Amino acid sequence: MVTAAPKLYPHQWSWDAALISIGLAHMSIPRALRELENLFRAQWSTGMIPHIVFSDVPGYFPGPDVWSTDTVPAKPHDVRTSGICQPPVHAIAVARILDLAVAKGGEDRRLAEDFARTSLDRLVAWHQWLMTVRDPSGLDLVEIHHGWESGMDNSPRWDEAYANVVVPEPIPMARHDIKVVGNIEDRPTDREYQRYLQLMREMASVNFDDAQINDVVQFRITDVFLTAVLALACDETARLAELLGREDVADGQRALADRARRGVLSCVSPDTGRCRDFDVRAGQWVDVPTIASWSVLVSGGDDAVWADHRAALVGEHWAGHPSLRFPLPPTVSPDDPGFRPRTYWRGPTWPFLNWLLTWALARRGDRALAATWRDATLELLGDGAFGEYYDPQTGQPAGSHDQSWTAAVAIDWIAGRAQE
Ligand code: 2M8
Repeated sequence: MVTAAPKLYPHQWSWDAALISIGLAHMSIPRALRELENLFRAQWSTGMIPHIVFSDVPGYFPGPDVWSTDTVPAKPHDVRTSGICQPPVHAIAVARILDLAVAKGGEDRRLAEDFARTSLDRLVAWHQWLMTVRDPSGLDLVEIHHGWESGMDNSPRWDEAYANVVVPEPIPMARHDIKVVGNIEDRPTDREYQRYLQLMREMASVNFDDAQINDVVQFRITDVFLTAVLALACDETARLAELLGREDVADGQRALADRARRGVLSCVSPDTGRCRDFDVRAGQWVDVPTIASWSVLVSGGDDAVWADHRAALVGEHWAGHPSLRFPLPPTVSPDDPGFRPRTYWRGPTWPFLNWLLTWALARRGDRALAATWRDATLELLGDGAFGEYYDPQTGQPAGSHDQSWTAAVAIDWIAGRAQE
């Protein structure tokens, strides 16, 4: 596997791996497929693709022993994984790799088509799990049980829900991240980690059994951005299925995509126009302005709302904010009192996320904005540090360096630009 980052994250992360495989595909289609295969073979029998597939390398906390998933019946017995998921970008990767392989032709094309064929059922099971097991209230929205499932770990979106998580007794911690990342401000606090660990304990207390988790976990909130990504992933799976002559699968995925899109649109606040998340335990909407507020830019589904979200994200409070070094979307607006330019999901701009946004824009035909954000991110990456994220005001890298998905999206963008 390509680890998410050599020092900070010495394992395979689910959504990182998908983007990494796209970068690898430009050098070797078989290598790209092997990367995805390593993740897919860790898929649980429920359909869930776990958020981490562990290597044998020590030096990450919480590692596999802390996760305590070894006896979970749904997990393949020969791999060690975490017990939660991450946003479903995988179909996007399979489709992108297939497109690249078709252009290359020959053996690459044959291998990628075989892989896509065998991946279809996996992707269907994964998307189905998200839209059934993870939508117990029938809201057409995917519910998450841990901020890590969103991939936007300590985003202010989750502050309120985390504030309600009670940690009855201090949980022992041996954090490595703050030793690896020089600047402690870049990472979540110990208090946040205590809650992260508490939720893991709660899920482990029922051996990660989906039927019981809803009753024991203190964090249940729908994730509008993840649902928006799911809409695109279902679209791409439908496209793959058509290419491979599986109309039955294509119809089902189109229907799921429509549901996810409806769900995303139902989150748009009539007052603020922003997408909200719904805190299932508290029974209330959470409308905190973050990059996820503009999720219709990703999902589509309503042209007027899409145009509003696009305008907001390029506007003066976001990517067009005068204090920014480059016109790129920050994760929290610099005008927000909680904006922290170096702190993880509370302000920095993330290259891989910009890739995802440009991919969604290009797919919709908005090539001009896609090219602007691509070129600006590539300029940001010109320092060669391949930062995990960047201070959007100074352009300085923060968090980990040599972050694999940052490098992968740079490769994909450079290759794409060369073909223009
Ligand atoms: C970050 O998350 C991990 C936990 O999953 C961590 O902080 O230890 C997030 O940015 C997540 O989105 C990302 O997939 C992961 C690896 O890059 O790091």
